[in-house]
Amino acid sequence: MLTSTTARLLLASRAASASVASAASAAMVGAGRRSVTTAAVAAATTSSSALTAQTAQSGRGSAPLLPAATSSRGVQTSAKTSMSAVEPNAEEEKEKQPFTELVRDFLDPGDFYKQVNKIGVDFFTGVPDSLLKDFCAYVTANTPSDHHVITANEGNAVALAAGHHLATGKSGLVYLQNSGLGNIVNPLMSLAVPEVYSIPMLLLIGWRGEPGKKDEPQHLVQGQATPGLLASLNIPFQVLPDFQEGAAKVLETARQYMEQNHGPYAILVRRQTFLPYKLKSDKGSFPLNREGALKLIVDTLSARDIVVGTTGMLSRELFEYRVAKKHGHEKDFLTVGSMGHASAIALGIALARPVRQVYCLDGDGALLMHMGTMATIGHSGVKNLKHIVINNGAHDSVGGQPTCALNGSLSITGVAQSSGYRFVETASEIDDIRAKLKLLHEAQGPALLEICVNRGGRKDLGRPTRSPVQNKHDFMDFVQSEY
Ligand SMILES: Cc1ncc(C[n+]2csc(CCOP(=O)(O)OP(=O)(O)O)c2C)c(N)n1
Repeated sequence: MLTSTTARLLLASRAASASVASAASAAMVGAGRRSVTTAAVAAATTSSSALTAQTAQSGRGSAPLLPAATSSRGVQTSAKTSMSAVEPNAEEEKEKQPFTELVRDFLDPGDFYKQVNKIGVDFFTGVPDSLLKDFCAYVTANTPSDHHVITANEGNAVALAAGHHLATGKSGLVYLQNSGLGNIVNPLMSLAVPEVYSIPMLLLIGWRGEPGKKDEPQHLVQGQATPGLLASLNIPFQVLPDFQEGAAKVLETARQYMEQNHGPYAILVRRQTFLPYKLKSDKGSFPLNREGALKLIVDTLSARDIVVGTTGMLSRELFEYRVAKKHGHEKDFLTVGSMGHASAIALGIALARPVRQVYCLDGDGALLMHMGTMATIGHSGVKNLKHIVINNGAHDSVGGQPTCALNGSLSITGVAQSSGYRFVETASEIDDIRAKLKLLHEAQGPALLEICVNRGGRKDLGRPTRSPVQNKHDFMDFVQSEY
């Protein structure tokens, strides 16, 4: 049976959740662009904090929604009602039923897609995000390719949606993780906002690190700042409700705003808003996946080599492999956030420590995100930089949506060659990878090795147990040591 304390907690949690959406919404409906006040942000974040406080008080960590129940979409939530020693009578049986208001709701990605279409938005572009992965998968599977473009970075997506508007008069939908907010600030502020070219678009933003939710340090900082960032950009926003009628209202508000104010409107998406939708995709036919290739690489490194790992699963796999090999973690800088910048970090280190070999372990999605760095590296002529791109043709860490790097139009080795890298190779078979790693080690840089692999990784992958600052201190000692 649910205790009354638990029930009160759950009800309060729901009320707090609802007030996040309505606080933000009330601050802007009908009041136009100037209405995005810090007060609305404060209301939104305070509601979230209230939720955290209630949760903490109950001693139940960060999972405020508890009851066993089946939602209208047949999704079962987790907790069980407690057992009674005496035979249950009819009244007790009734009490064991979950309160209807405690039933967990989810949005069906297909229903939401149709609702978005209904407000006149049928063009989609963006960079995938783990919180949006089911919606992104639905878009990928159900949208013609001239109406859906996965871009190299989020700023490109804003610009693409602007181009779509210029050509059609319609608003596009730009999807992104809130980590990508930095990438969109320039094209939003100097292109899309009403004061410049006044281009409406719908921003669908995965809210990693939402206050009160457990997440990684880099996401917690961004999550806390997200409402304030949008407010200071003067972009109105609401939280996406997890039920259809609520979602319809938010979309209608967005439509009205875009129609009246001709500017971007944002919707924040919390963790577990959508029901699952899986992409049917071929994992590939290479002998290795990312983790298999990573192990081969680590096994060929020498004790003094410096490693910079890219954002996503790769750095987590690297951390775990170092544990398995009892290596310690000081050789590796884990670029946990800052997607696409691992190679520039490696370049900074390589220039400053010319006697050490610096390996950047990159992903194809991350490489694409800031591919201009390849031209900078090639031009620098830095001899000790070894750039390895593990190419699975996907944003595997956030749901496996495709990039254009494998079986597409892009040749990573071609770009490296024309950027001025002195050594450029590609490999996919195990023996060939080993041989090319040896050549890479001996080669004068800038050098690049592309390793083509299958999508997919372990489901039980852990997270680094050392904080970013601990990682930095260990790494700086290692990089600056003369041995
Ligand atoms: C600026 C920014 N946008 C989006 C993300 C979300 N994100 C984290 S990892 C990742 C995919 C990385 O793909 P890739 O480099 O190909 O590596 P893979 O996951 O396939 O190994 C994405 C999109 C992010 N962290 N930062």
